[in-house]
Amino acid sequence: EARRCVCPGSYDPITNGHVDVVTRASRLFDEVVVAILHNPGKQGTFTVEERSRLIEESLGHLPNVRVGAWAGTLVVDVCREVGAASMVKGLRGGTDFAYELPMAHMNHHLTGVETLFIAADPTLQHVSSSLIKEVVRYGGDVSGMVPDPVLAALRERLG
Ligand code: COD
Repeated sequence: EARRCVCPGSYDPITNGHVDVVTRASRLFDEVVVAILHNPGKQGTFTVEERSRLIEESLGHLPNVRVGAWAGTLVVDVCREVGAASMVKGLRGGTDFAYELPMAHMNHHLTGVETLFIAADPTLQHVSSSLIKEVVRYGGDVSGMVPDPVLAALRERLG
């Protein structure tokens, strides 16, 4: 049976930090499911369809990566639905760790799913979707921090 993992996130939008984590996960698993989890009550910068298209354009060269979207769902239920025993997340530093550790424990308690952490590329440690959007909104240059299709989409939406 195929070994599968889930890379959950908001991906509003995908950044090169996400691309790095998913790429590294794709070398460890037969299949990676990039799961867009969105809050149906919260309007993002990009629609789920736009986020999904940007992920496909950024990761389409990896044959064992696919994208899906879920609304109002626990990440453990996504893992169960797709048949993944683990999820993979990126750790940028202590703040991520403090946020992620109780979620990892809770998720393990709920269904036994494991959370695996990949140490973020140090050159991308400061990259987050929210900071990227703020920089673009005020006219800053984020090339090299997001995939090219995302750069174009950000400039059109916020720039
Ligand atoms: N380098 C490496 N990793 C990075 C980088 C970077 N530069 N930037 C982001 N990441 C990692 C993050 O650490 C995270 O692991 C992942 O990429 C996704 O990041 P975001 O910002 O797109 O997504 P978040 O943090 O908003 O996503 C949160 C979840 C969707 C995972 C979370 O809210 C969730 O699980 N929601 C569903 C409800 C649920 O199950 N809650 C948990 C109950 S315990």
